[in-house]
Amino acid sequence: MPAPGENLRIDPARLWDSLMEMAKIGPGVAGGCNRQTLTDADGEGRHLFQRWCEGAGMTMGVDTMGNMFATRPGTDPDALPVYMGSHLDTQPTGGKYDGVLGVLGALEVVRTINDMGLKTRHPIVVTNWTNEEGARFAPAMLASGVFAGIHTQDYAYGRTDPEGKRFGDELARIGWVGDEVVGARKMKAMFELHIEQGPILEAEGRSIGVVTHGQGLWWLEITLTGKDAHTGSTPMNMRVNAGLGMARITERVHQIAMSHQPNAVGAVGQVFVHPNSRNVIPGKVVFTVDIRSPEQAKLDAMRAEVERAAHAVAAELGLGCSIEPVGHFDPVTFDPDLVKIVRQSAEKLGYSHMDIVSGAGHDACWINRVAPTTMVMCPCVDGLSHNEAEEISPEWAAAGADVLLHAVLQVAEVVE
Ligand code: HGY
Ligand code: MN
Ligand code: MN
Repeated sequence: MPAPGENLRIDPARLWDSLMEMAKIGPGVAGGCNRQTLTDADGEGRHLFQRWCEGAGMTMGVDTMGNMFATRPGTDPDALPVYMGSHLDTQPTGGKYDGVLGVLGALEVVRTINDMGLKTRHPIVVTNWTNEEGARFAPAMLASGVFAGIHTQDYAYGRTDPEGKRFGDELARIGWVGDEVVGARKMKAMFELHIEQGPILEAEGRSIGVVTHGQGLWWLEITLTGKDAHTGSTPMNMRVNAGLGMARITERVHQIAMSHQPNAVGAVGQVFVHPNSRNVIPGKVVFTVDIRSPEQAKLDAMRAEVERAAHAVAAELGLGCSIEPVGHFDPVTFDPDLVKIVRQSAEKLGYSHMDIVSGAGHDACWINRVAPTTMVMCPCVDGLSHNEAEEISPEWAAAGADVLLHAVLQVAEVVE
């Protein structure tokens, strides 16, 4: 089956307009987005996405985790569908493109196939995965994780946000509990278009990242318990300061990551200090360590070293210390045949490209467990992401969607 000609391209203006339109829902305060999962803004964005999909002739299915699947029929209804998608939820100070480019780029691919009047043997499905970010409800990639059988739905429904609200209750509140059994859908392949969220592609002057692997991750939630006391009248030798413990462990996390260079990262992003009063020594601190590496041995070693360091610091300061893993996936190898198709598509279209390992986690990392999966990446300005100033160029967005278009058409098999 000949692949479509390199002259077949998406409509860059239509894609960009869709991105800008979606960015108006759950706007941030500095030009980005705050469309956190299962908020009213998330619900509004879902409705807009559904309207657009139905406007492109697709039918929408939703599973009990709120994952959305818009289907464009193929000529062979028994053929396994080709999936493509990402996530519409954002960080609290997120950008306009993280996840959203993958969902709306996939919609643009279908709109282009419609314009061309092309038929494919396999159905094509555009997907929005619920709660990829894990910002409001840990862990990240929660719903694709349930879909892939990594988490149970009960576990997911029971996850709570910082205000104690349950995932299952919030999903019901915004009206997005679907009727499909999670994970029942079978896929021929899944592609995820995503911004790199790092500096490599831009620095190397490449338009396309051919993603061969994804680095692995641990999120370790550490709870230190000391004793609330007066910051003024309590002698230094009588303090049991959980805040000091958190500060020392944060520094150790950085040192551990630096000791495993290259290909290792570590930081503390989320901290809850109790009682969080200016003149009270913190009696309790709950914070999450995020460590990652593409190398399994480094990832495992870093986890062990962080846990050892945390207990040692706690012992020095007389603190209680408990550690709960709240997120984890091992390094990922994407499907080599699909990776090759992405590389060939970029070459056919004349886009500069390079193989790359994803620094960030993505829904594709879990779907890779249950179906042949890979990713297409485009650069982002200064490699910045998870920041409202996240930016890409319309040309980069179009290049990524063009490569997605050709890769998906090849796997979905254009019918003459
Ligand atoms: O944490 C991640 O890598 C992704 O942005 N959820
Ligand atoms: Mn993302
Ligand atoms: Mn993200």
